[in-house]
Amino acid sequence: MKNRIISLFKKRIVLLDGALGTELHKLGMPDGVSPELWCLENPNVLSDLHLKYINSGSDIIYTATFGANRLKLSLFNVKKDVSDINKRLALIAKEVSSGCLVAGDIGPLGKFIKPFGELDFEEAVDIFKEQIKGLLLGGVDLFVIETMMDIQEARAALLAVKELTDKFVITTMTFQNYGKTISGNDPISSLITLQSLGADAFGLNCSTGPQDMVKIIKLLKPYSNIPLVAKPNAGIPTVLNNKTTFNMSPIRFSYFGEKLVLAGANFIGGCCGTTPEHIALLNKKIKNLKPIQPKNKKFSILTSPKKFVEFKDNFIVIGEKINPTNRKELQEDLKKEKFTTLRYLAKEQEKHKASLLDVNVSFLGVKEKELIKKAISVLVNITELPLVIDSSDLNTIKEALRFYPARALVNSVSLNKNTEELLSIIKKYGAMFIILPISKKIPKDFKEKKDIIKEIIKIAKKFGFTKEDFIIDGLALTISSNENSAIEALKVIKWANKVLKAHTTIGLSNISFGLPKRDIINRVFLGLAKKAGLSSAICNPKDNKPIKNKIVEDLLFAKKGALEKFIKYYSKKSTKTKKVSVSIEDRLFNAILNGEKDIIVELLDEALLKFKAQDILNSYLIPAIIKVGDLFEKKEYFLPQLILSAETLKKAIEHLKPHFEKENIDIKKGKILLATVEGDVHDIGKNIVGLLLKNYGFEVIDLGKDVKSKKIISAIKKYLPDVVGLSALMTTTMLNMKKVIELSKRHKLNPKFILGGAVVNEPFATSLGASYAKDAVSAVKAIENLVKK
Ligand code: B1M
Repeated sequence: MKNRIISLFKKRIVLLDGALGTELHKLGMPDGVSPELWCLENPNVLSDLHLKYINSGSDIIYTATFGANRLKLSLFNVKKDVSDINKRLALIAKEVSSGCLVAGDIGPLGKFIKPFGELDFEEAVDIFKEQIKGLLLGGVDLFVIETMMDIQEARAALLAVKELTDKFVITTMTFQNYGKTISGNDPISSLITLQSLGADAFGLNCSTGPQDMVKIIKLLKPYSNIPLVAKPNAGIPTVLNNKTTFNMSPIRFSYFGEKLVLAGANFIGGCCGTTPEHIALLNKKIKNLKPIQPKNKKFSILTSPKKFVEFKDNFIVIGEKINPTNRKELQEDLKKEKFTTLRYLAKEQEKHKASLLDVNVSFLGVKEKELIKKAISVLVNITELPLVIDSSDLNTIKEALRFYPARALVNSVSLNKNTEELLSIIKKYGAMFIILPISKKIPKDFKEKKDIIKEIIKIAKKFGFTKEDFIIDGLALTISSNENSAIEALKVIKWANKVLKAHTTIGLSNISFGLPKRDIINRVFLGLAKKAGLSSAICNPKDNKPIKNKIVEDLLFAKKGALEKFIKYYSKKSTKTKKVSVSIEDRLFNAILNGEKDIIVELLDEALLKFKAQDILNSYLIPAIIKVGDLFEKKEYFLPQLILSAETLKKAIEHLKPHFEKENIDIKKGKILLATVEGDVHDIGKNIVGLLLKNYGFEVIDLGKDVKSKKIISAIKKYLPDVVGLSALMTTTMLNMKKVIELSKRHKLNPKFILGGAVVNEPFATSLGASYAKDAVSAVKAIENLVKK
């Protein structure tokens, strides 16, 4: 079957189907139901729709299983039979398919996965597997993972498919009009990550209309060695009478369909708002177009969730500093699972233009396998640089590669009894690797290193690796123990570059170990290695500018008497490094900005010695979260960072709570009902208002966030509060404040209302006959006045 699909896209453009969801609504499916359960109750409606797409020319139809996973179905009280639901929905498609291929459709779980959210990665893989098993029982011919907004979720679903079957699998993601997913994943990094992990086709679906997709398909084409997929909506969605509508006509849709094919799409269909008519016209338009075949080109590209780095003609600096060897502060932190130093080292190296970050967390007494995953979680949220997994433990590398939400570089593969197993793990997760010429013993010269490298390459070829998948390390050993070290390392670099035409690297600072003026030796050696064709170095990014120096060059080329001359010249001169101290105020601000949940409590305790809880909140924590909002608006921050900062702020407020209580007096002054209105989950501000009110002696009934208007009305009837306080943070949800006030009038309830939240202002509140407070302190004052009236 896989071959049938491959020969199909080699001959012509493969036509997918159009929307199921929006069409099912037109055919009578009500709002608020589970589409999957509704389809099982109305199988003929679904069969007819599948048939319409087949008659419109679709080569592949999707099963109606987009939300048929344990998490989404549990919202409709389905606790078991998830596999069976998938099987039955697949069978409905199979029964009408007659020659057309059926793709088992897998949609997102609706939760962010670690390291960006709370859902455990393995749990996500397990949830997808449950769905996939049902689809396999229903006889699907291939799989499609679609509408992914987070690369880690796409990876979890893809791994789940690949661990159960070798059927063809398409993965498509949803990019916004600014060219990234809402998690900030960019298209090229996403393609490289998933193509390396074994996706058979990659592309885009949903979100914007087809015109925006043309740009992204063009961007992706030079980097894809698998077919590209485009399944756009029928135009950009607009909201009309509270309903989302898609207005692009079938003719205009097919016009863009042609543009997508000319840009390089090999599979094409329609997402939300498209109909069998859209697909039929698209079919006519593209039927005779010749597909642009994916190139069989190999790349040496590494990725993070937000960025890719290509080994080409540029020199790549791999920051070496996240390594506990000889770094006491980092060791102390890691032992306590604190990541302050790690974060600092990452940021510092990024600032000094490192392209990749080497990550080594191994030292005596730590559980490396668990620790590296925690370090990865911190790093991917704080830096955009792709990571290099540096460990000599096979299981640590395995865990790290499975969890890292992108394409990593493994440092390193040497020749020993584990070489085959390690290479098979690297292959499974689609990573690149550094070949380090070491076997049971350390090679003494170029010839011995060359033999080891050749042997490792021979094994790697058995797994299908090519020279673009690895980087050769010249192995720099310290010249203080072997004076020919530099010469022998330079020979390896020259040979790997000229003869193997492979990329190269070097652990730069090893060369100078045990000598004074290490930065000078490193930089002179770097200059020589670059001349020999070096493409990257694992080094201190501050040392990455080569320099010339005759005394050091003589030393590196093992000239007679050079070491003595060098020691004599340099050992007299030494410099002292200055430690920069950062104020507690700045550290607090940065902790919210960077989402440093692990250290916030410690920082607060330090700050509380100096400031009152209220001042800490108002002067450092709130300004920091406002800054987060600004960065989010400017698209410098994405949703995962927003969530991390919000969680850190929540933890901070929890910790400050008892201190607020000490700072105020407690007498009951009145009963206040609080809620964040329907559709809005922002509750940090409302919680602060509630906290302060309690401290000032009010009884507070907090209904929570995203509270339905009807529930607020019932609570007003039940508790008869003196004042009702509503909070909203979005322009869309502030309209629900109006709804609550109008509904309370209809119910003949006339409580005093006070409104607040970043988007609300005084004229808006006054227009609804309510009071307004701009912050928590003024809310308390205003409420005191309202109660007195
Ligand atoms: Co979101 N978010 N967020 N967010 N978020 C905003 C509000 C936004 C302005 C960011 C931006 O784009 N710059 C933007 C709204 C744009 C708009 O409509 N104009 C936005 C968006 C778009 C979104 C999502 C849609 C993102 C997405 O998914 N694509 C999504 C929406 C989810 C939903 O609600 N349906 C979303 C999600 C989230 C998180 C869950 C990640 C998180 C909230 C976590 C939580 O609250 N539990 C979050 C956060 C943290 C923010 C920002 C960065 C900070 C909000 C905050 O906590 N501020 C925010 C940017 C910003 O506001 N500058 C943003 C600190 C808090 C102390 O201030 O809440 O204003 P505030 O409360 C103040 C006063 O306003 C007042 O007193 C408080 C203390 O001084 N006050 C009252 C508040 N309520 C009051 C009630 C009163 C009186 C005074 O009387 C009853």
